[in-house]
Amino acid sequence: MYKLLSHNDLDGVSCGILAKLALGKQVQVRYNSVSGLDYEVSWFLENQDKKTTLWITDLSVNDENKEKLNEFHLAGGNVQLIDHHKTALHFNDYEWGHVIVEDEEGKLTSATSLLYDYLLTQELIEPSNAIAEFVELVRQYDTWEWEKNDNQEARRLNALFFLVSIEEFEERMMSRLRYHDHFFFDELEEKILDMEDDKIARYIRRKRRELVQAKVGERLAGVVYAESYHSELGNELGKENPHLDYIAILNIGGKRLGFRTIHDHIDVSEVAAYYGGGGHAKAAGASMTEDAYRHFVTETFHLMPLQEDAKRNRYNMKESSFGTLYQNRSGETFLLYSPTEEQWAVNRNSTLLPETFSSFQEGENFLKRTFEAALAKDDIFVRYLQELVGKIK
Ligand SMILES: [Mn+2]
Repeated sequence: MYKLLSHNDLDGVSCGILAKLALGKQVQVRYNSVSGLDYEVSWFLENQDKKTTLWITDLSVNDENKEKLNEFHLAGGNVQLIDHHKTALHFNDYEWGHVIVEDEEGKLTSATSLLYDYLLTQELIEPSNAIAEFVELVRQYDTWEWEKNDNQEARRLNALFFLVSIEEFEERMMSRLRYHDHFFFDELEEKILDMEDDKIARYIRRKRRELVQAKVGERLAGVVYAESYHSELGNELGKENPHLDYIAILNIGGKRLGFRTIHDHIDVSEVAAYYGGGGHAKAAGASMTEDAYRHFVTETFHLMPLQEDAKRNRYNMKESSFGTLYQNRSGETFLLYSPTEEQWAVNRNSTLLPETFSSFQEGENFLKRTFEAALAKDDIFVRYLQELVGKIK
């Protein structure tokens, strides 16, 4: 018999799917949160059974269980830990540890891709195109490579994982992988995934109108309240507002906040660490501490949402040689134009500002960061030009 303890996310559950494909009724699978694993491992060790092989995937155990597992191994027990997290590399000191973050070709791994390789080497599973394709989608999702490759199928696989129960996901994927030559979504899945995408798009449109900008410490944050779709929201709002250093997403009910950035020069894990949290350079999170509450809630609650750029302009266009007109809530106008090649300047209410910029984007960032100005509508632009012509006459 085998027992698999795995993570309860897409990568972890996909390990369960592969194990069940390989071993059928010979394996018992349990999915755990990061904090739940050690209870399961302790329970297994207390009820020691040398005939059961223990596999742990996509998670690692605490030091106490590490020692106990090693004793179990030395006493003839069968245990194998397979993981791809950098923080688990020390398990490679043990015979039963198998942790690889990057393969020989420099490709980032996932627990599912490592387990698939392991099952193949052990000749416990038949290789198949469908499984290899599925494993690659999971790997790309888990390592965020899907974003760079714009791999929508990987993104939708994870969305499907959250739309149905774990049991239903397992069942659907197992029959897909068992009976087909290639991986695909069936008609029903395509339909609910399309509906979900529409729902997310509407949610983001609504949230876009609630975004405020605020200086927090040294950085300029976009602050928004949201309970769902943090990745999608952080990504969209970040791309639409490149002048912001990062997006802070506040979940008041959950007493948490998430940080997302699209910029390579910003590391939001540093921002999260300031509030006692952590994460990655592009996505991180923290608990809503008193400091965090003051900085992101109390001090921003009175702010007006950011004005959106005019959408359907035909004349007032960005990077136009005429110049592009911006306006803020106080009615100030800003003309961003290029007097000489590779130089951009700003007329604020018709007075030239001392700052110059080496690109249009740099100039726009300045206007949005300093004055909260947004692209003015065509009629305001036309009036602006008429007044300008009037003055020249
Ligand atoms: Mn993983």
